[in-house]
Amino acid sequence: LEMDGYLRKAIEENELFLCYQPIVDVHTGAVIATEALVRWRNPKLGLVRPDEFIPLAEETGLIHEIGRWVLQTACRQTKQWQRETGNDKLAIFVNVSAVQFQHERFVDDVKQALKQSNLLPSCLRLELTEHSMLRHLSSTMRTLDELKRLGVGIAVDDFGSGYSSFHYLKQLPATILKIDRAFIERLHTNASDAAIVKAIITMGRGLGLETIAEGVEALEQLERLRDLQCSYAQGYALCPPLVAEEIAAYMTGRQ
Ligand code: G
Ligand code: G
Ligand code: G
Ligand code: MN
Ligand code: NA
Repeated sequence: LEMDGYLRKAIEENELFLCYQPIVDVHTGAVIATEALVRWRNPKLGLVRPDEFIPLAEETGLIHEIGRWVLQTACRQTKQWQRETGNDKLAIFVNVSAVQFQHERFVDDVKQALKQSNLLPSCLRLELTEHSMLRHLSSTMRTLDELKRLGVGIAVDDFGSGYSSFHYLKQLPATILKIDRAFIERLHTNASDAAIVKAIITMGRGLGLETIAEGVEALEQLERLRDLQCSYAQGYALCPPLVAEEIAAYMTGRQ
């Protein structure tokens, strides 16, 4: 079989699983959310990275079924953590690809995942890159508006890495900016990167958007983010992506 043949069977064979990476309040250290990151382990192919199989899933149309599975699994898991920890505000960030987002059934898939899991819409945040939001702008805006009306959060993933102008940012019904890790990498050593991160945080506050720093690998970066009044951070310095059982232990360890 070719890789797409294996991918076709991945869901029914239970080969997909999710890792979750905590998103932490920079000031208190509390876990406010996790980001779901899909993984595929196949007996013949081994562990295949999403960078490899998501593009294939988009080409073959399998992304819709995979995306539906990710949404359902992530929402259900988050509801379970809410019950276990008593934190009913714990949120889940789910990555959505442009192809998946364009599908006419996408909003119904979101509604169904929320209904099945009994998770509040305000606890679900969908991540799209600037690039995927700006593709087919008018239909994207309609879908984003519909999701926003439902109460679902919209995060711009890898913010700062694309080509979108402030003109578009102003129009997008986004609620969260995730600052691309390229700017965080040298935040503590490079004055230009620090200035850009500071500007994004200030602009976010002015627009009423939450900001999350991605790819925080060093404690010095975390300290700079505190100085800059960034609210939330994510990265190896805090916690790597982990399987659900490990996340439960991480969260209880922090309470
Ligand atoms: O976690 P990792 O470095 O392996 O993720 C690699 C890329 O795959 C990232 O760009 C991430 O956004 C993407 N990705 C991870 N999980 C999902 C998912 O469930 N759906 C989509 N569309 N992309 C995902
Ligand atoms: O495109 P997106 O931002 O969704 O991708 C998230 C990717 O970043 C995942 O593959 C995740 O494993 C990875 N990641 C998470 N924390 C860090 C980090 O601190 N440093 C780096 N380099 N990658 C990270
Ligand atoms: O080394 P340190 O204690 O700062 O790392 C914090 C956590 O992040 C540890 O669990 C470590 O294993 C993890 N981590 C560090 N670098 C990486 C990496 O490149 N990939 C992943 N997945 N985890 C990492
Ligand atoms: Mn992401
Ligand atoms: Na990102």
